[in-house]
Amino acid sequence: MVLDLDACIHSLYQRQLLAESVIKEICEKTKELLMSESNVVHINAPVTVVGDIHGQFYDLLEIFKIGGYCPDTNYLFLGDYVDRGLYSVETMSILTCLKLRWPDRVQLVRGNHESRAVTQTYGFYTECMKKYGSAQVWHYFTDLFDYLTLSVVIDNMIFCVHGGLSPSIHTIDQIKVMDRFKEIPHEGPMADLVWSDPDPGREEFAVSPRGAGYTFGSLVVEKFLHENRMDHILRAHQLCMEGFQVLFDDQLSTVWSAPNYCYRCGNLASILEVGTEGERHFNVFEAAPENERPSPSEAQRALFSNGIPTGLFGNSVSTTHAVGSNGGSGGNGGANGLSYLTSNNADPTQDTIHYFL
Ligand SMILES: [Mn+2]
Repeated sequence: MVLDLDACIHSLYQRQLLAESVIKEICEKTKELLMSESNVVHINAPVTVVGDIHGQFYDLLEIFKIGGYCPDTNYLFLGDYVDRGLYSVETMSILTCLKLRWPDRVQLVRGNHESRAVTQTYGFYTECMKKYGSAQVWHYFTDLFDYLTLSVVIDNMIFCVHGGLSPSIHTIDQIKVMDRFKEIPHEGPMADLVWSDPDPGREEFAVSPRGAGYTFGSLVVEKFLHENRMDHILRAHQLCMEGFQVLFDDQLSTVWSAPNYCYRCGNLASILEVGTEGERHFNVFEAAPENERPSPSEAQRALFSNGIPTGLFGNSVSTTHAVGSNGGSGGNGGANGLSYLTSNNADPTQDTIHYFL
């Protein structure tokens, strides 16, 4: 069988799932491609930078509508493609196909959710089981995650990463020599790049409330930029109610691309357009229009086609109050493996790693 990538991409735009055998082949080919990429991929503007998507497939389609389709627009995705939302499989499938089809126009950076451990708690594993009836597709994608690059530099000026900086990384050259082809460790430089957050109230590194990575302050950012002759750090990883946040005297930006996160946070989202002169423009958008995203009952059917009890999800999708009245505060959302859809096991605005440390 010859792989017809254009046909795959076309089906995925219609939200049609690919066959398991096709996903296997696409993941194998993409691994080969990613194997030759550096831990620090150098690209040129213009490029449109996308932050966390978290399985919100209809909002990803909205991003292409707003930002342009591949390959007319160059894209840099900053990770956290899966978990939390209802369509992690579709999201990961289309991004993988786009990368394979236009490797130089699509860059995929690894986020902290591109991990076997995290996806078993926050939804991707469960979704693969429901949609394919086995864990095979989850294995194909999580094996692929080990090959994703850790960072991108735009025009030798903008350092891009999912989370942030690490106390054990002073230079970008140090990132280049790391062994990234593995599950994200619990600690160390690789964990820090995907887990860390800026803290505008500090100057140095501090322990992170997430239980992984660090928080880093203004002096850390200044030193890193100076030492590496960069102008700006661009990252994702944190929910921004306005869709983006610029910190440290315009030296660092957060871009967040999941509007109305978890279908209930009420936040805006953005994509960041970087121009050829290094100019940065945040294109802010709302959740996909009502008629172009699933109703709660459709979403329910998508995920629970095997007749699994749906009461918890049916309530939690619309209001946070329903979670409390249905599940109480004790966190019984985990009983049917669907705790990632509720607020029971963690604050959706800040994922933590405590549960497996
Ligand atoms: Mn993240």
